Amino acid sequence: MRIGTTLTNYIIDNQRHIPGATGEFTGLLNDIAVACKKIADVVNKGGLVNVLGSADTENVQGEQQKKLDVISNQIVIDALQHNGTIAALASEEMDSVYHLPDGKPRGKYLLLCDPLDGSSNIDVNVSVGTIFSILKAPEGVDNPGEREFLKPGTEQVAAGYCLYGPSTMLVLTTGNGVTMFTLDRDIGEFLLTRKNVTIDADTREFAINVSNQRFWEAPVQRYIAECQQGREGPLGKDFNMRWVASMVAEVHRILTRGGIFMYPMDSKIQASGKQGKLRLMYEANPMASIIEQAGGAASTGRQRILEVQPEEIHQRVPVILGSRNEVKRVAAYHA
Ligand code: P6P
Repeated sequence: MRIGTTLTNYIIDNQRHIPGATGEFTGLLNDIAVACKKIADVVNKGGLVNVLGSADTENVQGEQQKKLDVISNQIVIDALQHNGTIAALASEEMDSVYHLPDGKPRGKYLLLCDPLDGSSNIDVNVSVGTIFSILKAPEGVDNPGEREFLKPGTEQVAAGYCLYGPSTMLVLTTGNGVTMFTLDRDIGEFLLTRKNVTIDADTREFAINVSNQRFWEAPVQRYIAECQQGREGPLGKDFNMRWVASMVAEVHRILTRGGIFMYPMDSKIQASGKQGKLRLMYEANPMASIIEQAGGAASTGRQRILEVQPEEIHQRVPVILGSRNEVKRVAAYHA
């Protein structure tokens, strides 16, 4: 019986079509997969190995770090800093860009990641995930700084996530569609389980944290009200609602059965001086890339997320993504 297509097979096969491919990109994706397998293992063990609860530290966002946030960040560093595939690393869990130790070989890529997104769900055993985004590193720069990372999402060469759910799934785009792999723990390999993933242009399912309703801007108030009016309202169909409070889980659901996910700008966020809740560089951009590669759309409400010109590595952005026609409608209401 054939074992199936491993992630490694898939990446190497892909590499054959890239002129001048040196195997470095393959090595990078492989290192990311190793980090995700290691994180999957420690997340899965949870309370058995005393990794739940808070780390008594704060990240640059001023948010309480969970032990697993810090552990996952270190796993990414350990998996990526030795093999000469990246030139530097940026992470939600680190204030500034991580420079490789002296003597470590530098590679052609920059990696941005949220090592463990949705960590507020860890202690209650709800799905969490790792999100990653890959940019080309500038030529001849030994220690790229923040400025070299500040590229719009359209410049990503790859993006993906690993969802630690009932099964552990790695979802990847390198610019030619979206491919899904499921971890076979018996052999420790990600095996290809879905390719050329596409999202329905329409949906009957929205995801938003309704407890923020009183803070929403008018276009969002209007759209959600119309969803709640169901078939009697202007949208002419009944909607369902989901809110997992874990972006990776929401995006995976949308890739699987359509939907619209919204974390829009609101007056509470504005009062805090931020530009949104979710981070542009290592949450919104990679997820927007995956959603667009699957035929969906991803907007701030006022522009395409992938075209936002970053000014700061940890900057935030409003996020409205998923089924193309729904996102277009919400963007039209903003206009
Ligand atoms: P709220 C998780 O902390 C996260 O960054 C996203 O994964 C998730 O969609 C959102 O925040 C949840 O936010 O305000 O509902 O807790």
